[in-house]
Amino acid sequence: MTDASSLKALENIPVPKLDRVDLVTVKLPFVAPFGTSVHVWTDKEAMLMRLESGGVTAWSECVSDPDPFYFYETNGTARHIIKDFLLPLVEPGKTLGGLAAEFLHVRGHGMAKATIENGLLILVALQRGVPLHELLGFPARKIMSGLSIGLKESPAALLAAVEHAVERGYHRVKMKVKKGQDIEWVRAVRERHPKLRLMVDANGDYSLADTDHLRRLDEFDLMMVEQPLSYSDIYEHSLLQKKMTTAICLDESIHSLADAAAAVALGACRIVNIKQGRVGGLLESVRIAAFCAAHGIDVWSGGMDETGIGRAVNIHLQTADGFTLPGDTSETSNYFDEDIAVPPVVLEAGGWIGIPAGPGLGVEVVPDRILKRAIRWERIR
Ligand code: OSB
Ligand code: MG
Repeated sequence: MTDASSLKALENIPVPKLDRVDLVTVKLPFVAPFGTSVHVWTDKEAMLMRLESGGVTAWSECVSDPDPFYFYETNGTARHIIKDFLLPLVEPGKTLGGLAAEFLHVRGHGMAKATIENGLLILVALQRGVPLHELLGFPARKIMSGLSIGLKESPAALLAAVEHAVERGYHRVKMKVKKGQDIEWVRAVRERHPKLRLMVDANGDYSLADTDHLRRLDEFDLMMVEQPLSYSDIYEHSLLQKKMTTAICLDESIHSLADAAAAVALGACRIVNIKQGRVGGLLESVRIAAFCAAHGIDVWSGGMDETGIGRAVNIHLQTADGFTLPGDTSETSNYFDEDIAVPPVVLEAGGWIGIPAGPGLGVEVVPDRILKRAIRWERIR
């Protein structure tokens, strides 16, 4: 169980001395465009952080995009905040908890903060020779899988993608929706798959004026509707939740434990999507999951179509208490023909995902692939 003492132990971990720090931006083509109500992405441009300490090398991934269409942070703002404000605070003699407290002086920018905090945790796990989940205090367990299907050009293409997910054995399927591409598309999937654990994600495309329209989703026995209203709203979701039987899940609106607490107090959602980057890192994620567990709120791990580095972080995080629902953790092949880390995520029998074996993340960056995909490399310490 996540109790105050296990979090204290994490917060008391000493900050290691960093000999060298690099930011490496890689660009990986997606196997297919990923469409949402806010943007269509055709590749993953990920800013990776490489930390070197006493001969040990750790990699972490900033989950921002190059653009501010899903979230206000971008790879450009994260680079600026990391270089000019956060990294200068990273010095031995501090603890991870102390560092996180100093990071609060910088308002927001959770994805930038998470890149450093996660990198330090991965580095410490490697130095101690233990898997990341063990350092976090959670025993190994198999992780549930979930696929996020982007907006498709036709219902037939959507049904084909859902069919593929069912064949692979995914534990649940999420489909993106937007105004004008919702009710009938959900109906088509539901009619073909009456028992499928199905949910929708609107990425904030609707407003309260659409309440009657959104209520039509109630007939499809969905697990939840994710972020139906504005990306920054909590209050109006509480009004909508009272009018819908389908559970609301908040994604974009939750930047911290305080946001999650406000959402729960208001009844704005019954489920929370924790994206470790969006909330500032693994420690805040563990806190939110523990808080939600104590309040009867289900939690799952969101994804940012990460490379193998961020994908592995999300897998380790899901060993934490409170992650009761399948997250957006899919096979590597859903996004990339060739990732920069190995081994790729592949579903095991029954749709389960095993934790990569070995110390740290248990995945290894392939230097040749980094060189092949790097579009920018900058030493910042
Ligand atoms: O809203 O959850 C979202 C991807 C990029 C930005 C926002 C979202 C998503 C996803 C994909 O839904 C999740 C994944 O497969 O990693
Ligand atoms: Mg979402």
